Amino acid sequence: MGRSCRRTASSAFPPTFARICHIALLFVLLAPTCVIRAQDGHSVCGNLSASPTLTPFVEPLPILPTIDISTGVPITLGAYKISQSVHPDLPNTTFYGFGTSPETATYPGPTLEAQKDVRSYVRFENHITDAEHIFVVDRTLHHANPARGGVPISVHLHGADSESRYDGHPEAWHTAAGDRGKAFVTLDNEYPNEQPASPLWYHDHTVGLTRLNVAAGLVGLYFIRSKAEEPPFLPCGEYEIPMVLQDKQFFPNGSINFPDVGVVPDMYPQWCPDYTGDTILVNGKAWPYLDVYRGVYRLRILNGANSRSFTLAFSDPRIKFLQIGTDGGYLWKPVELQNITLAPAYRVDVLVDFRSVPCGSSVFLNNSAVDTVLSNGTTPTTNSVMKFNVVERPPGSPDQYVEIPEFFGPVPNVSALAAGAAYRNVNLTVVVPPKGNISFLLSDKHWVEPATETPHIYSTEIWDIFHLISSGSHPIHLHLVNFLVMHTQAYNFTRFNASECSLLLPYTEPSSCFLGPPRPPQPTEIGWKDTIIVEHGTVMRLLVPFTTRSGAKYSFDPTTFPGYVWHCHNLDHEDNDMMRPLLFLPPV
Ligand SMILES: *[C@@H]1O[C@H](CO)[C@@H](O)[C@H](O)[C@H]1NC(C)=O
Ligand SMILES: *[C@@H]1O[C@H](CO)[C@@H](O)[C@H](O)[C@H]1NC(C)=O
Ligand SMILES: *[C@@H]1O[C@H](CO)[C@@H](O)[C@H](O)[C@H]1NC(C)=O
Ligand SMILES: *[C@@H]1O[C@H](CO)[C@@H](O)[C@H](O)[C@H]1NC(C)=O
Ligand SMILES: *[C@@H]1O[C@H](CO)[C@@H](O)[C@H](O)[C@H]1NC(C)=O
Ligand SMILES: *[C@@H]1O[C@H](CO)[C@@H](O)[C@H](O)[C@H]1NC(C)=O
Ligand SMILES: *[C@@H]1O[C@H](CO)[C@@H](O)[C@H](O)[C@H]1NC(C)=O
Ligand SMILES: *[C@@H]1O[C@H](CO)[C@@H](O)[C@H](O)[C@H]1NC(C)=O
Ligand SMILES: *[C@@H]1O[C@H](CO)[C@@H](O)[C@H](O)[C@H]1NC(C)=O
Ligand SMILES: *[C@@H]1O[C@H](CO)[C@@H](O)[C@H](O)[C@H]1NC(C)=O
Ligand SMILES: *[C@@H]1O[C@H](CO)[C@@H](O)[C@H](O)[C@H]1NC(C)=O
Ligand SMILES: [Cu+2]
Repeated sequence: MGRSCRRTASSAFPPTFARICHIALLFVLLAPTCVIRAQDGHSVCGNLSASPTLTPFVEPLPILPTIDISTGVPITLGAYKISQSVHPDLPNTTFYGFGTSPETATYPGPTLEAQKDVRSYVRFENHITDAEHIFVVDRTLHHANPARGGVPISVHLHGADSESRYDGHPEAWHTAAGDRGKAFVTLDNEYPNEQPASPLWYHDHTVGLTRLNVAAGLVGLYFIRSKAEEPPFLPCGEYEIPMVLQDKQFFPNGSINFPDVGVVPDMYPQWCPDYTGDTILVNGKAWPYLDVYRGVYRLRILNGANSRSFTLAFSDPRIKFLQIGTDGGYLWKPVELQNITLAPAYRVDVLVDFRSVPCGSSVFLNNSAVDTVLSNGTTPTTNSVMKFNVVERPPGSPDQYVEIPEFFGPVPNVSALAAGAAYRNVNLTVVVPPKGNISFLLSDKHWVEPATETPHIYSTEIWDIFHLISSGSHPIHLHLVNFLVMHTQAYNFTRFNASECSLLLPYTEPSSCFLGPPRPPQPTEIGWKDTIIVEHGTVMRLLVPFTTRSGAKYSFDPTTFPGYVWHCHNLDHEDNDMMRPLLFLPPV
């Protein structure tokens, strides 16, 4: 219960001075400025200043506002600068949030409720009139740089099958003053919702600024629902709880303490790879609690963090997750899990049965994933996420009736879908001096280079994603389409790095780098996905049909301007420079 989240800089951040140099050496083999000191409590990348101590579980989980966008009536959502409380012990925080007016704008933004096969029309306006971003923009990255300054935004509906002019292309940014990026087409977006019932989310995607705008709050959920697809007696109404997870660092005055001194400041003054915060927010509150009845709940969880993965488990082992859905909609059958890992941008749809414990129980939702490389281990405060108090149902209130189907739909036939597919090898790489300043790249190419991933629309490809970096993992996201994991295969990085073996030979060959046969998808890799974590020392094989999931053609032309992208969804990587165009050629 009232566990203190107190943590001091010295205990939680051991020898960071050494670490900055260590990381820099790891990456660049040169010693950068190791004398950077936090000024005025400002966070230095790799030595973040601890947030004020906040007593966890003191405020209820906010239930996010919803907007029905299935009426055919266009809606307008503005991005605004807002003030919101994350915890009663902290002064209000300045966020950028979405809403239909400045008064109603929130972080996270309202949950948009769409119906399958019913078009929705959402206009995203930019009403952020700040001359400068609330965080410091790193001007050495390739970034949106409006002539009149301001805070550019470009809103992507993540997971949507939509025309690329409505896809929130990174160069389609626009400012409150009216400056526009070169890929800008329109503020008025049309989403056909012709895809399975699924949990999407909208978030900023501006080139070189995505990590800042998302950390500042420009995120919201978007559900496509379908009466035909949805089993009739799943938990609903107050038993369905959307949860947006993020992590942040705060100053004592409540402002977000986003690092503004980079890990290699002589190269990038501000850029900080693998940012993780010490304070976990769910729906905008630090470590909230939720009173639940002894019943079955449907939690619809989004990892909206910049870099942090979560491995969630309940403190009481009697309470498990029954996963029924993933990024792309329902699984074909539910999977029972004791823990569930969400990389950035992952969504899971899980049922949780609180009937397994007596009334009066308190159950914690905890996180055991280690922080990213730069954070060096786990920050103790981030082991907790929130608390559920199991309470009596009020007398006279109706009982819950729940039926959990054993099958949700047919299993995709991978071998049938893969028949005739073309193979494509792509690499996760890093560039270091003397070849260039540090950047995470895809197949050694920068964002601005001409497109190399240009499949024919309605073709199917098998992508082998070779993780060729010595450490870390990368959540890889493709726009427009969903894919299926075929397998992953571990290889020996040391031998590969020393050019002692080949990744193009099967593991049975002595000069193959592979350590064994491919491993079939793990429980959390099953299902249609749009984002998949690729671990270091592995090759991930995906089946990628460039078509709708029913196999039908899109109702729009996916080959038009400005096209799509694929990228790492670690937003710090995406901004420098782990993103590439995904352009479609006409069908063969
Ligand atoms: C980390 O930051 C703290 C205060 O913000 C500072 O006192 C300390 O010297 C820094 N450590 C290193 C190794 O730079
Ligand atoms: C990482 O943390 C461990 C344990 O806290 C410490 O021993 C180690 O020196 C740290 N590594 C770096 C590079 O700071
Ligand atoms: C602080 O935020 C809350 C919403 O969380 C809002 O109702 C209140 O008006 C804000 N206070 C100030 C001083 O802005
Ligand atoms: C909050 O505190 C930080 C650190 O002292 C300071 O840089 C920032 O300007 C303050 N923010 C506000 C809104 O006062
Ligand atoms: C590397 O960074 C420095 C400092 O930001 C910059 O002047 C230089 O142009 C960069 N080099 C490349 C190849 O981007
Ligand atoms: C998660 O659950 C799996 C399977 O039950 C188990 O093997 C694994 O150790 C668990 N991981 C964590 C971090 O609890
Ligand atoms: C889960 O978090 C709670 C609250 O922070 C803590 O008391 C408990 O020890 C944690 N349980 C596990 C298994 O880590
Ligand atoms: C999957 O497709 C293959 C090839 O088209 C076919 O031979 C096989 O019977 C199918 N499997 C199932 C379970 O339908
Ligand atoms: C990816 O890396 C492999 C192994 O080094 C190499 O053979 C291949 O050419 C690379 N592919 C691309 C697209 O860069
Ligand atoms: C990888 O190769 C290195 C160098 O040959 C060897 O020392 C190491 O044991 C290998 N690792 C595994 C997991 O086989
Ligand atoms: C990879 O090889 C280079 C030399 O080619 C070496 O400097 C570097 O330390 C190696 N990296 C790892 C992680 O083994
Ligand atoms: Cu990455």
